[in-house]
Amino acid sequence: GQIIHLEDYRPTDFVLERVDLTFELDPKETKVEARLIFHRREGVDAAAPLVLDGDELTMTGLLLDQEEVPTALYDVADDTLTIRGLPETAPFEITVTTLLSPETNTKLMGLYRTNNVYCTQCEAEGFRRITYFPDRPDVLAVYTVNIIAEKATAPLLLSNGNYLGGADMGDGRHFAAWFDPHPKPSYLFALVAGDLGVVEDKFTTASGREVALKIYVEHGKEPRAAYAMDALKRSMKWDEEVFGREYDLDIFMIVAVSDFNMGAMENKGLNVFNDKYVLADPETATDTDYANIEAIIAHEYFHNWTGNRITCRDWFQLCLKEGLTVYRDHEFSADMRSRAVKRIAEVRHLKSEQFPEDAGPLAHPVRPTKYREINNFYTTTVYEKGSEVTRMIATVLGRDLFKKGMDLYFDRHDGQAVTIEDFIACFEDASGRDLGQFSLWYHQAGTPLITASGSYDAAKQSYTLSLEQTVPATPGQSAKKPMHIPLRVGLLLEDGSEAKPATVSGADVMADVVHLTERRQTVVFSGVPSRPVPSFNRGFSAPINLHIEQSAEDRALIARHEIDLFARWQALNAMALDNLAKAAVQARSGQPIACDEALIGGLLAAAGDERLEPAFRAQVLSLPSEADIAREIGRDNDPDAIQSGRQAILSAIAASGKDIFTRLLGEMTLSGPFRPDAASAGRRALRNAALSYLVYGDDRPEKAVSAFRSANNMTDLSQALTLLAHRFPDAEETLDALATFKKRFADNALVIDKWFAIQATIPGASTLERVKALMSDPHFNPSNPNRVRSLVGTFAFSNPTGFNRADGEGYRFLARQILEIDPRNPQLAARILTSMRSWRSLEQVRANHAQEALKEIAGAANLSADVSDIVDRMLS
Ligand code: DPP
Ligand code: ZN
Repeated sequence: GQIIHLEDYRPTDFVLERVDLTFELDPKETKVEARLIFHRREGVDAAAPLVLDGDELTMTGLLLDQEEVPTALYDVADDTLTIRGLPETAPFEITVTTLLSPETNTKLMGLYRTNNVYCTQCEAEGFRRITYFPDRPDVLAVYTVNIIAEKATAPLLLSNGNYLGGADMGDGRHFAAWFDPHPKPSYLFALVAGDLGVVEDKFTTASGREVALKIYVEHGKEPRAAYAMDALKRSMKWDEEVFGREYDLDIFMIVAVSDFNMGAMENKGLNVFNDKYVLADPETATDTDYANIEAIIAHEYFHNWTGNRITCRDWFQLCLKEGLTVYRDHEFSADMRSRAVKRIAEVRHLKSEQFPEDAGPLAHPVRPTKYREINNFYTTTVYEKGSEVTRMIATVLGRDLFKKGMDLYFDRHDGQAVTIEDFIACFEDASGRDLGQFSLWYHQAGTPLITASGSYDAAKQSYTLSLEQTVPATPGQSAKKPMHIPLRVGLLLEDGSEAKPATVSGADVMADVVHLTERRQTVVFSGVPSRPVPSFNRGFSAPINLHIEQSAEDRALIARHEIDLFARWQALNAMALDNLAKAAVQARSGQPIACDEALIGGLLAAAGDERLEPAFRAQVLSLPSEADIAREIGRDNDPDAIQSGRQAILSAIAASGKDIFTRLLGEMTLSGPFRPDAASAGRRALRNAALSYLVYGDDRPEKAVSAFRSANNMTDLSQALTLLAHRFPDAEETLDALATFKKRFADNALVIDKWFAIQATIPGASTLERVKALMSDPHFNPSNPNRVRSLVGTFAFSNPTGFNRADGEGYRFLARQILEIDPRNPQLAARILTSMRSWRSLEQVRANHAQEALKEIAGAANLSADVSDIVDRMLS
């Protein structure tokens, strides 16, 4: 594929006015007739041809105003249809007929079949696999869709917008017509046809519009959609209350399908979901599954305004809808659950997924300026860092001005396809502030590093902070400008109270937000009565790395007294990370591993502190992952040493905390029926964290076995199975539990995915053989993305010692998998390949093996644009 540049953007030559689509559905040969009304944009050359996008289409007819177009006036190439001789000013109608084979569409882009259901995925460029079309987000039109299908196998015919009507055709087929009054880009088109069960409800909007809510799932799975429906209604209400946004059609539908490349898709009025993010009941879903369902249902619903009503001018602006919508779903979950705990989970995710991306060969700005394959830009940088940048706008402007800016954005751009610059202008206009320097967050890749040091002058009662910011070089960006970093800082005094400085100089400071705008800044706080302990980046106000020399005692003070709970967790986490990084070095050189008493004390104090909510205490007890430690060390990583160092620390904590953990195991036990709410989930999380230490502190599997036997919900059951499998992989008890679990859930593919993932993450070199064996399990289906992600993806992304085997076999295995998946489903292959994005930070022997495996992929014939884009960037 060639490289597309932002600077080359220009509007289309022709304006699309209306779209009328007729589908005659058939698994092998679906006929699509597209009637498109265009007119030439003013000022465009009268000879300019109409160029439409296409991908793997067979065209069987082409009409201009119902007359056949002479072959001399059009060209069909691989990916375009070019039509010449079109009217100079008058509107005209192009009718294109194409044939497709949904059944053999394994890319899961365009129109395909999943479990006998027809379904579509058009974002980003899938609509061109349905018909020839100006397939870009700045082409907005009103769609009418007619669907014809066999009545017996497809009683349900759905598309975007409102239902117009339908009829029996008398020949075993029937049809339905849908009309979507809201102009939309083609990536929001959707069609679903098949035989599905439904859960129905309704919602009355603030202004009194009654909306029918329908969630379609496989027959028999209806009860498992109840939680999703509840989350949907809460999302609709929340968006009215918090962002003033109402729903705008008579019906809102969600369809759950089992073959899907992504999590879900926000098609107008007809969201299509990976069933993993719809289906839940206590027996089969974990608390994490419930939280994900709530968040993703909300996310896709919120897109109705941020994405659909106001969409992207071009794909470079993807963060315009994604970063903003992730921010909105984060805020929603924070309001539904515990704000502090939610924030901790978000930051853990950001650091474990986005920070490595930003620090490696795939780093790119939140708003990129070039791409080869847009599918590869649905990244944690665009989504999660994009959300953090939105959050910073709210921090910089304050709540009221942020809201004013959002309102202006909705007012000014409703119905338009816009850019990040348009978005920022709304906040500048609403606030009167200049966000020029702030905008660098969209344009400069790399995680800024702030190096801080403080000194206290007792005579002057002043505290001086010296701060330096550097933004590391990233691909294509060697020199960076200083950024505007809103850093929330608290100064804690010895007794844990917060200093209230009389004056602050050297930076703009509003409340506790220090606005850093220069490379080096010295901030002086006066009227500080004793040496304070600085607590940086409260609430993770900026997505940065921070270097500061801080003693364990100072961190412990923050952990005990900060009013910001996030900062308490952050202090303990930083303490743990220091210790774990040291432990890895000690393990590698064969030294004894030392566990810091202050760390143990801090963790156990928080774990046993009943004033703190259980979910928070569980977060504290969950040590940084092996990948977190590798990132902290940064280079020359030996995953085995990291793992054994971490195990030693874990055992030390387990030994010291035995009494507390035993007590928590009893105290946190819930009685009564399962409830998925945040408070109950928090108790389960704390109980399982305690159980985990108890199991790691014991050489026998009894505790895990008994937890497995007594579990009455999937959270506890899968946790117990994980403990057994990871701690005692070869024990008889583990083999029994794995077999029992598999047998019990044999007919539930989503639960079998957990069974795959638990085994794929068993630490150690021998797991590769296990993964290979599991690929021959009858439950494994290489064409289903969820199965492949659970087994192959989880192994590569989440098993540092297994995947990074010193002999390089893990990388060679992945290379073969990528080459096998790629011809079938390039998007899936490219995504799983990004698991190797940090290969350069491995020690030399592993790095060499990794590079060889990447070169093997790069050298293969017929690579997709998706995979070759990723592999080329990773090797360059
Ligand atoms: N636009 C989808 C989402 O993030 C992904 N394709 O919601
Ligand atoms: Zn989204």
